[in-house]
Amino acid sequence: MKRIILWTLLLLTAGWVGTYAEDGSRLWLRMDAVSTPAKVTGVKGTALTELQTYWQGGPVVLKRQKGLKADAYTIKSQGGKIVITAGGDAGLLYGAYHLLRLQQSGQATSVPVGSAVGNLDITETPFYDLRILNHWDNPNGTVERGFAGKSIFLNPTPERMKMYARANASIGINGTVLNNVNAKPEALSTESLQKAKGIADQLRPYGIRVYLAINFASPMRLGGLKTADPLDAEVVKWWRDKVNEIYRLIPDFGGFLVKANSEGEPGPQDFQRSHADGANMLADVLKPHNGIVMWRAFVYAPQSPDRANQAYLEFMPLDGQFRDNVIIQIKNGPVDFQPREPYSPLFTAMQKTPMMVEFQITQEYLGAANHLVYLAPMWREFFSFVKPASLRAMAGVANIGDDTNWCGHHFAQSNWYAFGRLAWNPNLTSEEIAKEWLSMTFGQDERLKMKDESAAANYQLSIINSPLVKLMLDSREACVSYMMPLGIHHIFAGTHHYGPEPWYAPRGVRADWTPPYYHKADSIGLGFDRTLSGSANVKQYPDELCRLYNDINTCPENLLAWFHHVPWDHKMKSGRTFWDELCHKYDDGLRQARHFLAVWDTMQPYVDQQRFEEVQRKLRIQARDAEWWRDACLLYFQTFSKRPIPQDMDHPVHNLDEMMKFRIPIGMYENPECGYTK
Ligand code: GCW
Repeated sequence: MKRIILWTLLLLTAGWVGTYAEDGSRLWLRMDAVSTPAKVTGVKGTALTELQTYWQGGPVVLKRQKGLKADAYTIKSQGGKIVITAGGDAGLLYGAYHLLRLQQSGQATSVPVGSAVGNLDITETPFYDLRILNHWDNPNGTVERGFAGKSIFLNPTPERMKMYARANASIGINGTVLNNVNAKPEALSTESLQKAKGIADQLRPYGIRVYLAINFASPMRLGGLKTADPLDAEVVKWWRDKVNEIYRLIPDFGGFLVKANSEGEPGPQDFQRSHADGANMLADVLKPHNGIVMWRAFVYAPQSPDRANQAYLEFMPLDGQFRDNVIIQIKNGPVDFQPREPYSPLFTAMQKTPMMVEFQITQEYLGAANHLVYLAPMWREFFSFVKPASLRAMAGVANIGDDTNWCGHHFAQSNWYAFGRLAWNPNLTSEEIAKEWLSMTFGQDERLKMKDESAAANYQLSIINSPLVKLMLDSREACVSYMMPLGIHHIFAGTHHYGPEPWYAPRGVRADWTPPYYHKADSIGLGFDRTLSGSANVKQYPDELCRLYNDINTCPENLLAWFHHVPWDHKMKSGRTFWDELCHKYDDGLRQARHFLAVWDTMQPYVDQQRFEEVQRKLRIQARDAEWWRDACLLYFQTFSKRPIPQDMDHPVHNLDEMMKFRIPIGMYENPECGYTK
């Protein structure tokens, strides 16, 4: 009650502020220029330019200091000035953005709007040296699992590239893989490399290095050789020459990202060589240039009885056999970016090999660019199992496209933001990041126009204390509930992965690409038996977790159907049967999604009309989709459970036969207009 009163008071203090059209193109960088500085070069030049353009306070001094890590910095108030000290120019740039963030978000009371110096004493060191985006962009401009339009690299305008670079640098991202891991050999043609050079030149002043995904068969398909065997001398020479060509064009080129022997992509196993043979050959030719190889562990073969077992089975025997400039890039979960998965057991099993995590920022399995799902809680959940210090780096599959607002959904910008902030510091809480992003993204213009500092501060508080923060924090769990609660996974429509199709199993499609492979619904129950008497996947986890997951009575309920074939009448902690609990979970998720609309309405005074309406439209899609998910899944699973929908919840309103016939006519490169439209 108290909170509601406070909230109302803040709302009144702030007053009703006029709204105007906003398209989201400025992301979270919403400062107005205060001057137009002269052009300077280099990363330090960028730091100076950003401050001269946007900083409204007193004098700032930028200082390099030996002994500090290149990207680390301090910001201190000293004798009437603010001094940013860093080990390298990139650190100065990050320090500059930090200062501007304080100004823009008005978070630090020590730096109110327009204040001179404040009382600053900040020290920041990035947790990971490598904070990298993976674009799944194709040469024809499509983006695999991209829901925000075409590739930004297709016809990049200098303005757009500059904004992209600023946005990344402002959250500490310092690397970007320009092309899809399903890489075409042409990615390494001289023409493509020239293009990559053009992009690298534009990103370099912002401390961002460029990387490329490569096709392992390039020596054959691009170079015309008879083989791509990594131990063949001519193949090695081909790669060495190619790498030399790249470094002549892009002297600070970062290295290669490789998807090999996975989903039909070529790899060393085609030549009876191992992942280590392939990765090490590339590492050796990159080494003299300080380049690295990020070798993906996303591998699985159709004949396996359990896809979740495979990365471990292929990579554990190679632990310790990789060169020191190879990092194994592992998706957070053992299957594929599902709304909830346990962590991939490779992370705790591999002891002698550098590893990095791959998160998916783009919402392939979480409602594309139609659902508001804030992903920081999912990534923080991962870090509650896998110690951040056990990893070398963090990669995120980008959700960026040429849509005006970059990410398709205004709130999807928060996931790009959260990824960068967590790669900088994985110990930040989801709430801290959400508040920071919200305070930078909404209400800026109104706040900055306020002459009275306390009114401005109150206005700011009203946004970061609004129910919107809770909405963001709850959104991932809500999505799990209305899509696939209690450990269910991969029951999506084939190909585009939008919407429910737990029944999808056309003849001829490999079993592990169909939902029944994962949910295994039958008259007894639902879920994949990965216990010691099933696929034994639990054995890949440390003993303690293995025991916990193996026993249906101790397995966390949010992973129950991941590890067990759960009988319909299994007693849950709530006292309900598993079937009843499942029904309630779906219904709870739907109710939450509907509630988001009510919460958003309360934000209208704080959000410009354009973004208010655009988000509202998307939230309506999300609520309708949640209903579609509940109805499709419950009615379909009911054909196996043969149990009634509990009386104390809303019942499905769609017909199963109609939902089963419904198709969305899109592929894997676009965002659907909306979900079920019958
Ligand atoms: O998540 C799946 C996607 C594929 C993707 C693959 C991968 C780039 O459905 O579109 O391909 O994973 O990560 O390699």
